Amino acid sequence: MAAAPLVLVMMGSKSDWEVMRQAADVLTGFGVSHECRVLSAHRTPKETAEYVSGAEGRGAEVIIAAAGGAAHLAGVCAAHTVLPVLGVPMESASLKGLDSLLSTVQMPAGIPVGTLAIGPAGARNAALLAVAILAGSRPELREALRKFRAEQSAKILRETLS
Ligand code: RP5
Repeated sequence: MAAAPLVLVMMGSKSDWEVMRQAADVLTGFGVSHECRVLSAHRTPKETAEYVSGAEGRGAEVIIAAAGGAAHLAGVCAAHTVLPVLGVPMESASLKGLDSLLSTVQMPAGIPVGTLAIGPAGARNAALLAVAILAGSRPELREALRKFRAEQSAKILRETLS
């Protein structure tokens, strides 16, 4: 397989893409190379395991995994790699994502998943956290994160209420 981008953005279904494209947009904004793929822990188990097992060898450094319902994708990914795995619980129709949150966050000790918020906030924050992880050895990314925070603060402080 070809060399991988730094961040792999995985999701259990194409129906997750509307939310997860926000993670991709954040990574694009920081100039971080990434690859987005639909792979499911239960619908494509073999391909999921193969993709994640090969990620480190291809040069990837962080995996973001989003899923809804019985959302075991992030945990399954984490079982197949020592790369940091960030889990994003998708909002679900029946339980509003509480099922996804618990399925992603409640990992038994030994195989960690860094779990973010349900839905769009989680998608964006997963990307920001991935940038922060990469920034540990990339001063230019750390500087870009500082600039992002400063701009975010300035935008809030400019707001007026009418
Ligand atoms: C999960 O099931 C996916 O991550 C998605 O959030 C949820 C529903 O998938 P679809 O039935 O919309 O394909 O595997």
